Amino acid sequence: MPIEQKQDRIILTHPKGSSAEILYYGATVISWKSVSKGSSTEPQERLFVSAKAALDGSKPVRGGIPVVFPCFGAPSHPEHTKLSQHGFARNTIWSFGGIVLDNEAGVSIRLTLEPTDAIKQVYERPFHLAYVVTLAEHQLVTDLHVKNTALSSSGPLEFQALFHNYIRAPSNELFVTPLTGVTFYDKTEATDELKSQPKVEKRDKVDVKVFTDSVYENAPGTYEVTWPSGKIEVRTKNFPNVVVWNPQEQAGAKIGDMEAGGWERYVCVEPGHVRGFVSLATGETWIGQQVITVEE
Ligand code: TA6
Repeated sequence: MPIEQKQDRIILTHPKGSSAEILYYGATVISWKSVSKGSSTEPQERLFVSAKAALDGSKPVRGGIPVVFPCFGAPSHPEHTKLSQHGFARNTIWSFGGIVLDNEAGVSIRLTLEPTDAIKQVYERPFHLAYVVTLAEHQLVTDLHVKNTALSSSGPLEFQALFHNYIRAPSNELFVTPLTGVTFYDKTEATDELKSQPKVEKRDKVDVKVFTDSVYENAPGTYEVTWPSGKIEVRTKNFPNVVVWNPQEQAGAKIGDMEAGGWERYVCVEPGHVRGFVSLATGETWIGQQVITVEE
């Protein structure tokens, strides 16, 4: 199964027509094309990337699947004070770490990241990240492996991690389920969700017809995004939270690299560990995974 390495990206293709493109910059999946199950249509693009997104490494990609590590949102950990929003993983060039799998079922590659000189200027902890992207006929799987490589007992590595999925879908016609009864923090009311009061989701189906920026706690782990002509499932492991975000025009029009009306064409459903921190002992490895399936 072809794996094409270009100067700035890797392109994976599947014999049944699906494909994925991953920039070394930020290990950002910037394209995932797949056919729906039971359909003979041409593969369709399943991710949203703004036409105004920078793909040259000058800034984090506005779309696709940015990898968020070691902090989500504005840094809140004492070791993260010099970090920018969403951390450094999404705006650092990763290395190709080899082919994990290549057979008729799918193709899987690994990207790796260790502290660069630029990272060391803002972050003191040793770590090793491996990001494995697997393309199958109707699925895209991403898993992040975080290893605490500190030699001495310098205390646990404390971090947050999230996959910032921009799922291509008509934002005014879609629903995200099942979130009924789940506690969430509304960032549209308080930029620092740590200070906002928790709410309980009362809706049977969550829409994003208005500016939405919700951080769900103790989330179920498997989510469906449905709209009249499509359905995507996101199944996760080791991510107790999920963020649902769409800025709509109210906030989207202020985002410099957001194409005009871009907010009408996606929803961000972002599995993560973002409330509190993962605490990883010396020598231990943490793995967070998502399996995204095109159901319809
Ligand atoms: O995941 C939702 C969120 O935290 C929103 O608050 C919004 O800031 C979004 O991420 C995009 O962040 P970015 O730094 O990529 O502009």
